[in-house]
Amino acid sequence: MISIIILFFIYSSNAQQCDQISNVARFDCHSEKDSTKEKCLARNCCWRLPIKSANYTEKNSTGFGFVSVPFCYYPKDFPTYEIISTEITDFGQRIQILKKQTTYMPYDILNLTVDLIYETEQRFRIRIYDSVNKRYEVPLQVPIVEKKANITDYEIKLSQKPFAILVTRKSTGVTLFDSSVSPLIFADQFIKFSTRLSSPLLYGFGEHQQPLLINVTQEWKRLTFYTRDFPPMQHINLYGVHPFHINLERTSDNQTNVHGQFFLNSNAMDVDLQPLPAVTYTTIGGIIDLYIFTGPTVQNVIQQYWDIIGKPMMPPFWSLGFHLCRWGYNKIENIISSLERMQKADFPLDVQWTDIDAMSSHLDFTYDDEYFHGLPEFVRALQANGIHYVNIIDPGISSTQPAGSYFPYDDGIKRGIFMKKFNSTELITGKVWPGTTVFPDFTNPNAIEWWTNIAEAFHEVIPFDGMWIDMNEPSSFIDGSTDGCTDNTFDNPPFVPHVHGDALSAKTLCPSAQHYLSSHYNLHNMYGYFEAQATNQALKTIRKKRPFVLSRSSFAGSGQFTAHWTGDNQATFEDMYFSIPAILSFNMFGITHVGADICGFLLDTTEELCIRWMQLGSFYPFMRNHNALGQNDQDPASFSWEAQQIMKQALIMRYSLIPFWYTLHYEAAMESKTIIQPLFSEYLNDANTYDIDQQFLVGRAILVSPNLLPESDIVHAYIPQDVWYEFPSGIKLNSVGLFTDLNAPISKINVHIRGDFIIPMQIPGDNLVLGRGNPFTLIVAQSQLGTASGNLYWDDGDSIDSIETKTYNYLEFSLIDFNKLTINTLVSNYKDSAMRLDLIKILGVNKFVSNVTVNGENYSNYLYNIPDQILVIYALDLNMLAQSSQTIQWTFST
Ligand code: MIG
Repeated sequence: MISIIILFFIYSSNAQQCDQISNVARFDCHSEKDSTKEKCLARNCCWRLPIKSANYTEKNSTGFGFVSVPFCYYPKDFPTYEIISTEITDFGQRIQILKKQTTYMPYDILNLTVDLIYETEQRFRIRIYDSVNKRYEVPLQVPIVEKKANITDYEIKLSQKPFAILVTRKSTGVTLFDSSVSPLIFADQFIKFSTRLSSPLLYGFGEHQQPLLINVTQEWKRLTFYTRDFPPMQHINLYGVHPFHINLERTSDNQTNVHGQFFLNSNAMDVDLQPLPAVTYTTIGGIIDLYIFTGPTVQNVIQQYWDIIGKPMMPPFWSLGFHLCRWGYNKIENIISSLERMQKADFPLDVQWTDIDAMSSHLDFTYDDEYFHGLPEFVRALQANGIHYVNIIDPGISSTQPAGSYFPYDDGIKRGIFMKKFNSTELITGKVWPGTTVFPDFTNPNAIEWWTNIAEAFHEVIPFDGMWIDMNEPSSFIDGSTDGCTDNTFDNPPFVPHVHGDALSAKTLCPSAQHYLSSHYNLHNMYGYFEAQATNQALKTIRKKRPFVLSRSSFAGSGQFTAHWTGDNQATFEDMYFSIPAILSFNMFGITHVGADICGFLLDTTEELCIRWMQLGSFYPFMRNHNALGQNDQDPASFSWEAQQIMKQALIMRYSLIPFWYTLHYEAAMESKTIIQPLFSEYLNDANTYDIDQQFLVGRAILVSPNLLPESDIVHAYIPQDVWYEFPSGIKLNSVGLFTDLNAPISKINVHIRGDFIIPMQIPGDNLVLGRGNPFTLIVAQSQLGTASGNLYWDDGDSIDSIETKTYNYLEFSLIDFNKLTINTLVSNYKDSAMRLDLIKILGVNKFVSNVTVNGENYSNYLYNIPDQILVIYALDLNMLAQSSQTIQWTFST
């Protein structure tokens, strides 16, 4: 009775504070699934049905990920912090804030320190942390800035009571950050803050299955971040965690800028988006550590982001080729017959993989000597033909083998590198493929040597070239552990973000498990990050060559160590589409060497789907055809003769463009450029591009418009306002700046080259190793002004430190004045006698060519194709490194 009266009292006294708040300005005060009026009012929040209005349509607000206007929201005067002191420091400002009363979550922290760090002209960092007690912070090596940047693109203002931060872009006055929209809450296991967005158009926030553009103009959205082994589905937290986004800022004069935001936090979290527009972060640990990157272009934002998390690794050359894998070869004969038919049909192949079925009893670092008898010899034979071999390793190490019989376990025990139960010396055990397993703690410095040693011992048996690290969310077939979990506050936090399975221990380890660095509660999202780092390190030590790692789980910065694939997709046209936004997003996250299982992993593929997917996959940075246990074969040679010819065509396109791809990887590693990118990144002022995610650009120069629909022979595509030439024909496209239907029969993938670019190419070999010395060719795609440029990076493809020691060649190509092409050698420390240029194709030559000279000498091997306006200079046999500058020129007949 008494409690009812109190509730009523609070409710009515708040009425005014509640009523003035519009639907879109409501910030959820009870986002737990079991929200009720009573629970809401007990938090001193407002409970109201949404205000009926034209753009409010009622939706089920309890369904997974389908969120809507909250019924329970903060009143305007909800208790929060106020500033009690500010101090100018070398890095910017240090502010003390205080909350005078606790609110609804246990262990509210009332005294907080706020650091405003003016890191660079375009980068700004906000840190909010407990003034008294040290809390867990993400163990990433981010730059420490002690001196404030003098000139900045942003301006920061503070509100004293209630405490809030407002950041604007100086040049336009656009709001980049505004935390005044909702109360800051900072309790031990519940940290929540919101900021206004510049527009409802966002990109990033992975890993989720979603379209590229996250549009909250009308909708409310919730994205949960907690690494999880689950076949990609919309609204579910997936394998990786990347709390980074890009936000468009449109100004009235139709100029668009972008800025980025990175929430450096590794705890389980929810991100709520609403049409105000605003974003709310709800995390259950760590501190608030937030970066704002002011861009103003997409590439600028990405460069500024990668300065924090690290740039992508330079992959080995061979890893750019075609990879073939499946789960369920089941016996070596099946790999052999797949390889034989591939060879017979003349398909290029660079990497052969095996999955867990090649292990003995699913034990890491073993092979099945019965069904895969002769695997070591088989691998060596592959390698003798220039084919590389990658095998799978799961983190779970079997703990039930007879003592002394399984070195990875025995040695790990000796070194004490397995994860432990809470407050105990006992190991935590889960269940994975080999049965009961323990889990290596890759945050323990001793784990690196252990991992290296056991991998090295196996490498002596089978000399693998790369390591595929799967199941590292980490995944377990049971919840928590074989002994359950504790009931402490790690395993039972007061708030659980909306993770799939409803519990933090769902199909993984107990959050209370202990790592060397901290609790699993804090480090769960980084398990794959640390494993990838250790694996990259181990491979360097063992092979003394550039490492190739493929990791399923990832965290911000994983791209320094590993490639990534998008996990267990299905053989459907829909999943083929979703692979595009996924690889585009991962490029933004700094994991540039990325692809999806081509032809689909789960379900049986069809010939049509597999053809379309091979065509699209030829333009994935990482190209692997992979298939699940029990599905029909889907290697390209297993299809009809017609299908094979089409797939081969796609593969030849890929292989001929490898010098261009390799150069892009160099530019990613050195200059922080994405390998593939969305159209809006290059055409930022063109609003038509904002939601395009069925097409993409390779580098800045190649537009790929795959056909993603069944039984269709046209593709509805957008051709940005620019000069475009069809690839490979070289014919100029007439209609640009519009949506158009391109002819796309099953035999064709639409690819266009952008004017003003020069693409280095190479005649393909049977694989990248065997094709190394083949001649190069150039495609010169002229702009309207008769210009074009491009680069070529070339090294031995395999050395660890080619870039650091400058043991490479770097060439620059440029066309000016419609008729003068120069090849400049900027770096030529890698002496490969075989860098010969054979053919140059100049596109968009609209006058008759009467004479060609090469380095001043008349050259007669050329053809001018009048209808197609293409000049082909052939049989050049030009040593590209012969002189620091070479010139090819032509004259037009008058
Ligand atoms: O529980 O190793 O995503 O690519 O083929 C499944 C078997 C474990 C999941 C990976 C998939 C791989 C499969 N693995």
